Amino acid sequence: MAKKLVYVLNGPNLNLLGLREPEIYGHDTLDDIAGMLEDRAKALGLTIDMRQSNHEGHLLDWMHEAQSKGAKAILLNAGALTHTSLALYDAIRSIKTPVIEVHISNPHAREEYRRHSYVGMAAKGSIAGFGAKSYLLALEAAALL
Ligand code: CA2
Repeated sequence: MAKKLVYVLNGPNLNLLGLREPEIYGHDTLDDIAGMLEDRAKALGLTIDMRQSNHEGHLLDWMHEAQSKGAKAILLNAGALTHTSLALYDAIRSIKTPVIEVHISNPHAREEYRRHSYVGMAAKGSIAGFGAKSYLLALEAAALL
């Protein structure tokens, strides 16, 4: 049976989307993005399971869970953990489920310290800089895997 489940995992502070710093992250909330993804997933014949946590360990557990559930892919916006977490790097490398790195902003066009990505070093690929639409583009990429 073809794999249909796509995990969408969001890290620290992304629960604040749409509420703070709209000039960088836009006006869409995480719930708005979940709604857009649900619609697109339906059209693509996929199911999404979207979650957010401010705790690194939850992201690690959910990545392992995605693999054990046989998920097709994981879309991962790890927030600032992107730039610091060797544990996320190890987790991505340790699972067979492809991980697509997602960012709302373009970290390469921002501060120097955002240019290094542990997630990007281990991910299948990265999509960044398209606002909330980065998630939709990542879902389209997942559908092609
Ligand atoms: O652009 C992205 O999606 C980021 O992953 C967002 C992270 C940032 O550390 C990365 O470099 C790029 C920050 C997430 C914090 O989310 C906020 C949302 C609203 C207001 C303030 C923070």
